[in-house]
Amino acid sequence: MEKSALQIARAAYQPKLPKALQGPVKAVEGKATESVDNQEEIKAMFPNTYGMPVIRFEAGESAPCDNFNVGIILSGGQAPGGHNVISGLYDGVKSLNPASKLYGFLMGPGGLVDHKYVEFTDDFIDEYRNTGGFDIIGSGRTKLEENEQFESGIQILRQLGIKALVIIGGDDSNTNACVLAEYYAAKKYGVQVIGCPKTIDGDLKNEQIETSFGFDTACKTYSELIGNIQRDCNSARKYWHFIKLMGRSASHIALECALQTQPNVCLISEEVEQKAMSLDDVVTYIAKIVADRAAEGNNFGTVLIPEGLIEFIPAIKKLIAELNDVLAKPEALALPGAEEQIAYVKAHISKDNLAVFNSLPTDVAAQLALDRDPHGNVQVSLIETEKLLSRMVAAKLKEWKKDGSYKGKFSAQHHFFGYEGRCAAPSNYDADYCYSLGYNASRLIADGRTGYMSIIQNTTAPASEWVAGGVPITMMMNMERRNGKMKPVIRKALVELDGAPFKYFAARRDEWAKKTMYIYPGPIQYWGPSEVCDQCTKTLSLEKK
Ligand code: FBP
Repeated sequence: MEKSALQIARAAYQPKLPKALQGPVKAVEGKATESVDNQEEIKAMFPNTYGMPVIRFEAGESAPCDNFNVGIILSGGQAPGGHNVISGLYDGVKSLNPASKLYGFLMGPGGLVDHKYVEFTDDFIDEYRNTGGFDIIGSGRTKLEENEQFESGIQILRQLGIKALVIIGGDDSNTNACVLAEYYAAKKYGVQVIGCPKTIDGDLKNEQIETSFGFDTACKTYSELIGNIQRDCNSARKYWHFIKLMGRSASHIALECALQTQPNVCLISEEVEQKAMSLDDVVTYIAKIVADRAAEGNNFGTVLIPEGLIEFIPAIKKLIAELNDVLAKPEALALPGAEEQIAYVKAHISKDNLAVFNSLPTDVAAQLALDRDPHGNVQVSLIETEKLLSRMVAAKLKEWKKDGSYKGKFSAQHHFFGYEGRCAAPSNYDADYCYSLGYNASRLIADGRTGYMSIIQNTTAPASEWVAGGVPITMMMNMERRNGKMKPVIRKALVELDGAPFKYFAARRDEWAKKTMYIYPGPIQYWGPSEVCDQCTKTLSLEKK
């Protein structure tokens, strides 16, 4: 494979490890744990993996380790650093016993079920060190949750002599990793399952998990692009840029990018919900800022929009909840096409929800009703909120022009940043964090753990002071409604309105709206002063202050 000079130099980077992982380790156990909610139900569903202690690794004594084989799966959306989790795991497994082998299942969890895999070698791994993407083995969104899939999986795991499976995924994939760990433990199959917290969305975090990997690099990449747009915007002074940012339900990415770039407007879905804002309230809020800036002669600006916004407008949220239930019914699933599904929806939802459904532009209503991912989630990335909002702002300004309260010019440009950042080459933070997560997973496996997620903490400090260990996945679970049924799932972390990152933003946003105070962060740097190259996200540093 031909490479750029930067790729060649970057391939030689040796990611840093926490001190405790630089030699032999011993596991120090904390107290027995409880799930975040619905303790009795979750305990009953996970009798073998519930209540286990949090683990922290400390320096231990060297002991011989038998060789063991491990399998790894990349699940769900790409996130920068996935290749480093794999190279960290590979190096970790080989450091314990060079005869151990690492296998990668191809194209996501489906590779385990369909017995499609590769064996990693030194040369193969070296091609992918410190690179972005998941192309080393590919990823997929097959849901691993049926017993037949688990049984098919065990056949290939036994055939390859695999002792443990590492699943790299977001909240849904790690929930399924835990279900699989419980199933194999209950059946006494002797295969451990370890999860790893991935997602650019930043919504897989809690007291134990500081951040999901990929969030840092993705936000820095989007912030570079937003900064470039802001500089263009401030040069030409003729456009309002409506920029939608990935992140599924949570607004962590939009908030982090706002902290990095200081746009004129940034919507936070969680706040829209808390204030029970209607679509018209959101539009009026933006239009008012446009009008105020126009009054100062500034007919330009930037608006950041989290991709999940529409789901958080209370009336639309209620509609989506009913759509999820109605469309999960077997007769709905059997309908042949879009037209039939929309007709079915209209005939089966409540009067109030039907009124909201009919009030939405036809394309948005159709997307809400039709597009679901395999976990039953609305595919928010397909809804063109940036265009919907700018269309509605233009209409509102037209009204205000008629009554003389607005005299500016409004011309909009639209952008959607998501795929641009998911496979970016990992920042130093993600390169080190991911390598450590993978390396640490090898220690959890050697220690005989199952149903745990690999965790690295204290990541705002230099890497040598990072803390490595494991958290039982059941500890993060509660019961939620999915596809019409109550299910145990890892609780998603949304933006906390009383958290430091949101408060910092809220205290400054009015000034950012009025004045032009853009920050232009520039591209990710790998070499240079530490304050340029090694900083974590503003979200994490504010949370840890
Ligand atoms: P994960 O939750 O699987 O990490 O994926 C995150 C994400 O990038 C979301 O931000 C986005 O809504 C979604 O994936 C897009 O999915 P797809 O890659 O299937 O288009």
